[in-house]
Amino acid sequence: MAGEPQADCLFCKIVAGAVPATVVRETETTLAFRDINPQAPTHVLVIPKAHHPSAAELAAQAPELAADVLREVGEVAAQEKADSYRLVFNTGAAAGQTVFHAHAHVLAGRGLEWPPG
Ligand code: IU
Repeated sequence: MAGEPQADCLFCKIVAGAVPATVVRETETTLAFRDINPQAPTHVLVIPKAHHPSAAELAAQAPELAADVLREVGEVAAQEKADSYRLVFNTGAAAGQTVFHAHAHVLAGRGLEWPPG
C-alpha cells in the first residue's frame, strides 16, 4: 500500500530511528538530514516520512505531502542561509537514484555548474 513503511528501505529505517542521521529539521510529515556523503558544503536530504519510491510517485499518490517536502526545502535553505541552491530529485537508477524512497537533495555553499554531470 502506498505510503506504508518498507522493511528494506534505508530512509524508512532513518525515519524509524533504526539508522542514525544528522537531522536538521523535522515536521509531522517530513524529515531533513545531512547527506552522509556530502557533495557541497550544504547537502541536506528532505524526505517524506511515508514511503513513496520516487518524487513523481509521491506527487501522484500524495500531492499534499509532496508540497510539504517542497515547503521544507525552502525552510532548510533559509536555515542554512543559502540564497541560491540546487534542488535535485534523482529519479531512476540511470539518473543516479540509489535509495528508492523519494528525497530532495538540497545543495548549496559552492558554485554549481550547469549542465550537471
Ligand atoms: P540518491 O539520489 O538515491 O543517489 O541519493 C541517496 C543519498 O543517500 C546519497 O547521496 C547518499 O550519500 C545518501 N545516504 C545517506 O545520507 N545516509 C545513508 O545512510 C546512506 C546514503 I547508505
